[in-house]
Amino acid sequence: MQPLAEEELTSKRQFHYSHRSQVPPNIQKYWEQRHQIFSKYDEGILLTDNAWFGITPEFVANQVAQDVVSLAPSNKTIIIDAFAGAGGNTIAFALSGRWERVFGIEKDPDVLKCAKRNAEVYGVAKKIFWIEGDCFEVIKARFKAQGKDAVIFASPPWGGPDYKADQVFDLNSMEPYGLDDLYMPFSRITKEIVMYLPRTSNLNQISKYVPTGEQVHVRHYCMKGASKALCVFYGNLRPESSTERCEDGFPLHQPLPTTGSLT
Ligand code: MGP
Repeated sequence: MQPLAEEELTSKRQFHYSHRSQVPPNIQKYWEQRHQIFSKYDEGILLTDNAWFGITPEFVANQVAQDVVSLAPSNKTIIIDAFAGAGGNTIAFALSGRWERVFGIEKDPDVLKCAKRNAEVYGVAKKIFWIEGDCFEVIKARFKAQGKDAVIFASPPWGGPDYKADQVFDLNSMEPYGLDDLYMPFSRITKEIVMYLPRTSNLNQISKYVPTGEQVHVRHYCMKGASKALCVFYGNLRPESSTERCEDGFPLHQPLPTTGSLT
């Protein structure tokens, strides 16, 4: 891999901070966790300052990728990371080796440059098709015909770190895209959708898109004994044991049509 060009480090919005003194105060907390976020951080990982807030820590990204592998039906051969950001999840999907094609969509060209660079650091640059653009337009224009083969993964912006202010996070007020803005266009392409959402997300809002009598799998991802975030696995992305249906329209085992498990 080529060493980082000086110009790449100084004249653009992508940075590799190697000393705390270089790091803006509002991201110092995240920089302290840099090796949890990317274990290969020191090998030249690049991030924009805004990308630090939404990146999935590597351990979690790998666990999510493994879960998608184990839950996805075998006819699904494509995974589309709709909000690729600096590449954490896309890289984990590529590393899983399960997918014929891995797509990472990112609309910010500077962030996309980081993602490409970071994929190089992890040795999966050639396994990912990167697309610069708005994910809703890209998915509609390029993936309509391939929807039956695809799983869409979405780790959208949550409106910044303030999501923690609410005890139960209102997914309809998520900025800039509420749950409806995400689910509706994606579900026109495929029902197999995974969303990475705040750990306090309102489960009733999540279950709105679950057909009567069916269940949706919701999994929390924990580090050091605390949930970092949850994933919702829509469509036919369910563990074998939770595919039972009931006759009267209510789930068999739980008052809400959700299952939760702590990983
Ligand atoms: P956090 O809540 O900002 O940090 O992010 P922390 O240290 O876990 O919380 P604290 O309570 O200990 O202070 C937790 C995780 O949420 C991060 O690791 C990211 O994976 C994820 N995350 C946070 N934000 C603000 C976003 C976001 O906007 N979008 C997405 N997709 N993920 C986010």
